[in-house]
Amino acid sequence: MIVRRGVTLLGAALLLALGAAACGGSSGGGAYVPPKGPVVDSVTVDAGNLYFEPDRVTTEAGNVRITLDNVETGAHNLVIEGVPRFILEVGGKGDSDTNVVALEAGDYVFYCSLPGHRSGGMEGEITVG
Ligand SMILES: [Cu+2]
Repeated sequence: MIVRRGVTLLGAALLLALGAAACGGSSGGGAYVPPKGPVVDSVTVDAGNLYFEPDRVTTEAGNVRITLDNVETGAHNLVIEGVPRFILEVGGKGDSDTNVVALEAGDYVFYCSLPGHRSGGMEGEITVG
């Protein structure tokens, strides 16, 4: 048990180091911080095996709560292009994750960043009006 714990901590340290390097040191990295203020709309997306339902979402500009529900087996996540560090993650059937994101008017692409999932079909679009 002591050895396993040591390995886990080393792995965590490596991940932190990689994360800091990937951010170029400009902002210091760190976890996603949701915006403050009122939530103007809520959106729920189901994650299945290599699909999102719906994969076309329309919402309002402002702080939007996004919820990801896992409806099948398998781990998935939801990230949004242009929104650094935002990620919703579900590990198995029945899992749910939620957070708030500030969206300006425009079109956003969201996808699952696990290897092969985006190209397999886990990609969608959020239209913010
Ligand atoms: Cu996925």
